[in-house]
Amino acid sequence: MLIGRAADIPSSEITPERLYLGRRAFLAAAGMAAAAFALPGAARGLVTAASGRQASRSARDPAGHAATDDKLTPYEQVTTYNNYYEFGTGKDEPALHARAFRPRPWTVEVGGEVAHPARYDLDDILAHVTVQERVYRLRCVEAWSMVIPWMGFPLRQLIDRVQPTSQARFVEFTTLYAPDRMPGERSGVLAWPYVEGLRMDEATHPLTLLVTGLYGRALPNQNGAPLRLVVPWKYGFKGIKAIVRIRFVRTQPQNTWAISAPDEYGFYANVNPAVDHPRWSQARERRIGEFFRRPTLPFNGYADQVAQLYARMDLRRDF
Ligand SMILES: Nc1nc2c(c(=O)[nH]1)N[C@H]1C(S)=C(S)[C@@H](COP(=O)(O)O)O[C@H]1N2
Ligand SMILES: [Mo]
Repeated sequence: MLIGRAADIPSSEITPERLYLGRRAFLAAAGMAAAAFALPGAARGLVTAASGRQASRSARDPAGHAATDDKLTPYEQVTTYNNYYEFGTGKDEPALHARAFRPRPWTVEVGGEVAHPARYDLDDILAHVTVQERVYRLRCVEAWSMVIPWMGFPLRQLIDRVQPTSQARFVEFTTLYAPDRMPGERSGVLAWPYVEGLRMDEATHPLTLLVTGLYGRALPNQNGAPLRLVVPWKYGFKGIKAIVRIRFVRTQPQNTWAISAPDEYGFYANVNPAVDHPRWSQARERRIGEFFRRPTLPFNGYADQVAQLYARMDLRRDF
């Protein structure tokens, strides 16, 4: 791949982050407002590069959604500081224990209240959607955060294809259950498989992504390859990884963390600095790689785009 100025850097020193920023600088310098290029392998699909202003370390979302001027969290930290209990409870364990995981071939079962229930090969899904780049803040319930350039497509694109019936009010997502491939599933630390859910209006919101990559590359195993959810105004645990099943349902799904500790984790999980976790405050967060903590923003800074979804709800009760 053509990377501006990468030639003078010894390959041992090129981190994916520098490659990525270099590529963006190159595209910006070349004046490519909407350059399209193919991604290798797993992240296949067309990617629209962001326009202008990319040479700096800050990043804007190309679709104009949730633009952030925050500095990107380095690739190294995004891929070595993870929560993924299927591969261990330590932050460093997913990167170590998910190395041998093979995210292909991959089948996604789409069912429940839909006109066309079916089992899809992931590559067939990817052939029909537009993968794009979105820089989003990720705020974990444990009061740390990151800024990540995801590659993905709006969940809405898939929903439009499968045509939910009028009975569908929620979407339920399920992670792969394969204890032979996911060692954490041999422990009883959570009720497996991991399950998450969204209300239909949350699922069809333009900010909600199904993610297949980050930093312009295929999604690393520890970040949820080959397919995970990202809902930027919610706590990180809503971002279920290694999705094999998507079901449209009539009633609110039982999500894994709410089953495991109902006083600590709710179904909605909207980022809310005013509602503390029972064991710690949610008012501030530590951006990974930074020293000082910063205030947490309502809806993780995406209130302009999503607050109206909850206008008639008591967000202390429905946390
Ligand atoms: N299947 C599954 N998905 C999961 C988790 C998990 O343990 N298993 N952890 C969640 C939590 S708590 C967070 S904060 C994010 C972390 O995503 P990242 O490792 O890509 O930063 O993944 C979420 N998705
Ligand atoms: Mo989390």
